[in-house]
Amino acid sequence: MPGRLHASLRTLDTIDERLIRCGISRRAFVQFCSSLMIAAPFGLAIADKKTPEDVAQGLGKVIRPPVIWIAFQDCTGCTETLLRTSHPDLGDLILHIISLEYHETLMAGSGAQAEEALRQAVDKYSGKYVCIVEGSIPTRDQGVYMKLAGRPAMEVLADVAGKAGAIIAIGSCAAWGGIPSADPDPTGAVGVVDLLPKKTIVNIPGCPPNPYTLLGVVLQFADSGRLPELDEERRPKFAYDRDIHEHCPRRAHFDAGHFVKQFGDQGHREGWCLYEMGCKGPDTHAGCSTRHFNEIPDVWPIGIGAPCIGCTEKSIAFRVPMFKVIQIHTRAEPPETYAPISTPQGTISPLATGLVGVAAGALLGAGYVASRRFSSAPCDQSVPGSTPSAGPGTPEGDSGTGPKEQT
Ligand code: FSX
Ligand code: SF4
Ligand code: F3S
Repeated sequence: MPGRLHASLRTLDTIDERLIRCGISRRAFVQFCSSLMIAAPFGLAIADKKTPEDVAQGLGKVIRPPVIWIAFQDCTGCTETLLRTSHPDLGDLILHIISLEYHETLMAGSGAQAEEALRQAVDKYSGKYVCIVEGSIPTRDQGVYMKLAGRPAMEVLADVAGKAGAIIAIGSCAAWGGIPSADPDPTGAVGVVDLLPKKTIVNIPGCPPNPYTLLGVVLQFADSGRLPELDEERRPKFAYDRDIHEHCPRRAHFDAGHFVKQFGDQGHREGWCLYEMGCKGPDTHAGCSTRHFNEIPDVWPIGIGAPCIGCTEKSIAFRVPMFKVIQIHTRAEPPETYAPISTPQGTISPLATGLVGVAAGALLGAGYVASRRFSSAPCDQSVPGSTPSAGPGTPEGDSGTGPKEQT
């Protein structure tokens, strides 16, 4: 952190010192930095460098941030997403980058020992630690539905988060109540911001969210003492600045009117758009379509053939039924950067094809082949949620013509 270092932080080593001392390879750290750059293409100062090596250079000098992680009504999925990476050494690396002072699921101690560890960490790093809250907080009947060491969750939150330097609500449960707050909401589950409205809180919703978003915020705070820019829902803009639909790999199928009608049908096997299966991608802000989970390509809901349930959106997740088809509110125009998946047949001018050369010819050929393949499968002519006289900004529902004029 900038300026004179607080006495409590002087006992902590820098990330570089820690990694060297523990024999963690530089390669693993640089790989982590490159994932951070992908997760935060802009808007996150620590990742705003030319190369992953540059990011590693800067981050290496940062004092490992003390983190106190408290958990309430949750499924621990948010912790799992942080540690269950496809490379075992990455989970390990993360625990070297931050100084995790308390986490009841991960720590060896329990009972009175764990309580003592929490008290010591809060006292030692008071005003300097990052408090990460996982899970919703029950408020009904004086919060009797969850107690930790005899104290209602509400009291633990006020105490531990109240003394933190920064508060991060990880997951949709901590951000606004999530699953426990779904109707009929027996415990009166709320998010951190509902109980600490005057505090600066970063919401990282998602069920679960992408771990790099969390690490980006924590490391940025450790580096500069500042938090990244937030949107009106207090979500970091660098991770929630776009909607799923905008960058979805199935988007070309949406534009062409190719919709899955039933799980397992031909369209589903071909990777068509899941809009009619209730996909909430058009109304959901998150980076899943470009920042997959577990470092494995295509590991995200739509990537494995399931519709997005809008898990990052307070007004959608656990409020709107999973398979309910939503109205399209946003103007949906085919992005110009997409190659057409169905070229209007019989309209390719030989002259034009010749002019754009061999490469473009190959592309059009691929589009033609694709269109032949799609045309052999049944396609629906209408899109629920759009009017029959769909104008610009709505999917045409016409599999034969594909996106509007692409010349
Ligand atoms: Fe909620 Fe997170 Fe969903 Fe689970 O902790 S955001 S239920 S993934 O684990 O709290
Ligand atoms: Fe992707 Fe869903 Fe949009 Fe279809 S509706 S393009 S599956 S985000
Ligand atoms: Fe959630 Fe939708 Fe991403 S369900 S994980 S926001 S694709």
